[in-house]
Amino acid sequence: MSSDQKSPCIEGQNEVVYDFKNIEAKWQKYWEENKTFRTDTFSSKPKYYALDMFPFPSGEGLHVGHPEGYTATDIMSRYKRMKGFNVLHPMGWDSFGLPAENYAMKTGTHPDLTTKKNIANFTRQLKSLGFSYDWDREIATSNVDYYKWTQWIFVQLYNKGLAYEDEINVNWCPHLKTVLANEEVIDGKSEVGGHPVVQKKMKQWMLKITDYAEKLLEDLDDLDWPTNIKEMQRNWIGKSVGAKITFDIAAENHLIGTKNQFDIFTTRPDTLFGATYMVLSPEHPLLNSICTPEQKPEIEKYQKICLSKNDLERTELSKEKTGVFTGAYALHPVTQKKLPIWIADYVLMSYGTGAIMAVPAHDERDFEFAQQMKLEIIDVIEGRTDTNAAFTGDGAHINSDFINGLDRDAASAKMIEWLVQNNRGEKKVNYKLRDWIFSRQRYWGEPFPLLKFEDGSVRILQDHELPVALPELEKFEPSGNGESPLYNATEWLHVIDPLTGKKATRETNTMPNWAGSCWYYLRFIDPKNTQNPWDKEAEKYWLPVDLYVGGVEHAVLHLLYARFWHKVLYDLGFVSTKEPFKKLVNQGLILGTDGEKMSKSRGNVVNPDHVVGEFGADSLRLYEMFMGPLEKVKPWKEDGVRGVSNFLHRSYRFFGDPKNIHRENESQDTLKALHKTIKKVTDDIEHMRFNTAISALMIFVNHCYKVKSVSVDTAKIYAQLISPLAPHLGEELWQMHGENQSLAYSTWPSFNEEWARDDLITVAIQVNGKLRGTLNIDAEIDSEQVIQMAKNEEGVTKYLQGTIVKEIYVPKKIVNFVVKIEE
Ligand code: ANZ
Repeated sequence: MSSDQKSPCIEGQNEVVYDFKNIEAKWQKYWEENKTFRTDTFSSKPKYYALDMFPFPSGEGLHVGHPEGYTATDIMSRYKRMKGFNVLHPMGWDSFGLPAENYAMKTGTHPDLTTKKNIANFTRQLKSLGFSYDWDREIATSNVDYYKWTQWIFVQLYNKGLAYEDEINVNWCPHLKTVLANEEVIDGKSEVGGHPVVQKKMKQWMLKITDYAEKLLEDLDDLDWPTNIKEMQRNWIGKSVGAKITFDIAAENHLIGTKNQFDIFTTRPDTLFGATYMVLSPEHPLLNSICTPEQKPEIEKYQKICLSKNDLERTELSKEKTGVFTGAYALHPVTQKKLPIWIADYVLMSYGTGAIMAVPAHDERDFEFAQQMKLEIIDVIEGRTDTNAAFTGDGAHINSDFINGLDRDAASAKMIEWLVQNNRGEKKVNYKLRDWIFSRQRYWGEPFPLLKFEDGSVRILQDHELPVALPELEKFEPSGNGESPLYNATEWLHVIDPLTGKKATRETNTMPNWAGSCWYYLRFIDPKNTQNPWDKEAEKYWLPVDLYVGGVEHAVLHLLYARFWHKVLYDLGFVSTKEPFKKLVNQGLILGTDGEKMSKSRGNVVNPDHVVGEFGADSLRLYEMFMGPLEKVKPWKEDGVRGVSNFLHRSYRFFGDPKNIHRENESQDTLKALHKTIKKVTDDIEHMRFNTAISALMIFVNHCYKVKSVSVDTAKIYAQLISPLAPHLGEELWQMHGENQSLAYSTWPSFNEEWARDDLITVAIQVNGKLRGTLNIDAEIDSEQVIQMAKNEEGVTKYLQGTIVKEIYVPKKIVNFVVKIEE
């Protein structure tokens, strides 16, 4: 492991120049040749698993947003190695799916070729940034050795009854020529590319994620994740507690041979006495039988219009309410009063039972509808003062027979009791989460591991029959009529089932790109295993992922899907933890210099290659961490890169110049500054506050210039402290001061609490010339903070009533306020 390469530091007469280009190339070569970051799958050391959301290898290459999160995990990985952890820090490619395929179509090249080319470019770029990945564990979801196991997991899902085919209304994107999952449709447009999405009935493979709704919700509580992401998942799962209530259809609308009743779902069973009409979704199966002949034409016309609208457009609160009367009536379960049955698009077939009881006095949408259609409004809760709006608050119930006087909770409980006793309904929990639409009419994805027979039956393949390799196709463009391109792979498509001898065809749809990313963190722990998707013992050691960093856009897509698969694997005994990702951090978006989101059309995209070329990888890394807190959105500033680059040059000029390094014991002054810095940097890295860790290092370098020389030990500790952030510089300084092995596994410096303690000073606080208090503070605190602390000081605040016309801090001595007292 020893390096005999000479340091490329250029020493002129008395000038030391930081030749970052050579230094960075030298260490990248060293790490690669020595496999410095190869991780042992098993170790007696404690483990730390730091994971990046792996990129899809686009044609554009990395943008500066990628290295932001990647630098953060790299800092943590490098730091944890030095703290004695066995660190797993892998990288791979999310290379199947729409983005890769769209790019291939745009360039007219086969996705297999473009994917390989793009991966090569991404690899070059990532390596140029000095990330400490174990490249021996690289994976790509479009490699057959990988997707064999994606197919294997599908087999497990199928055998557990969690995969089924269904003819349903799906989100069809005419532009992308494929079906999309609900999670992939944002405001009626495709998540990829923003193309319009329409509803279409198609036979699709579905995954029963709804079976896991409760577990997915419950286990969120224990995760160290940003609260907004947890909230987004909670809302997406959308648990509602209420009741199912059965309504009979009035005798005159009875049809022989049908069940003359229907169920509704409500979160407000307490308002049952306020129900004045019923609404069925326009797609409700009962409609055909109950709708009167006179109303039929109107109903059919309305149903057609609804088909063109998506759920979001239909349920928008502000939209004008529309609907049609069916001519039929239902009976109120308690009073037996006749309630007209309407259809309206604001009731969705996909939620609850596709039918509601309308309570216009206490529900906004019902209120608007009732006003529009001139339907009866009955108040059942005291408190509606505005006659032009629904009252949605709580209060004493009125006009409600046996629940009069009760509040919402008590009234609901009593009503549910009545419903159960009278066989009219029961308590019911509902989820907004829908099953996951899992087929895509596209070429570039995992084929399904199954055979379909002429009689419509399906045989899921056995382990030894995997993988089902994606056939090579010259023409891979989707047809646009809903048929997948694999339909053209005739030889591949038609087979004789070796097990039954029957004629069979393969499934022509492929899996969505989320399939591969659902479990890649598991493959990284054992990527070359040919017998199993991963080794069980290795899984026990490495899981869960300790730190996962990535973008917020995955909140209800990848992060929900991966949790779902993980939970299934847990229930089947294939993994040992209930959750895959213990801690999640979302890096904030990096905006262009104009403060806008970076985009090619705006021309404000910063290319990391250029930054590395001009300032070096360490400068790019350091700058991205210095821009502000990791989670915050922040604009790119050219000056900022120059600023941190100057700091690295300054560091090198000091610690790289033998004139500044002595061999004696370190001075008390420097020891104090050094230990304070170790303490601050350690604490900041532990809490991922990288920007303030960098500030602390800057302060320390200023100190060094002030005292003119430091000991070798101090220089080496500085090399270690900066190494997670600027690893090339760290290694270089470490080597210059006599070490012949990488510092990657050296012991992280510890600090002496006594020396690291802040020196406190006492500052006087005066208001209008009178002493009103004192502050005991750290001498280094900046003036703004001191003034704020002075303002908050007990005993001072009361003298500051009025307008503060002047506030001055004379450093380390006094804070002066001049206050104008108002008459
Ligand atoms: C009567 C009622 C009275 C309601 C009241 C609300 C307030 P969440 O919280 O979203 O679960 N609803 C039920 N099924 C529906 C469907 N398929 N399409 C559209 N709306 C539907 O909301 C549940 C409430 O949304 C239910 O409770 C029902 O209206 C409506 F003062 O029933 B409620």
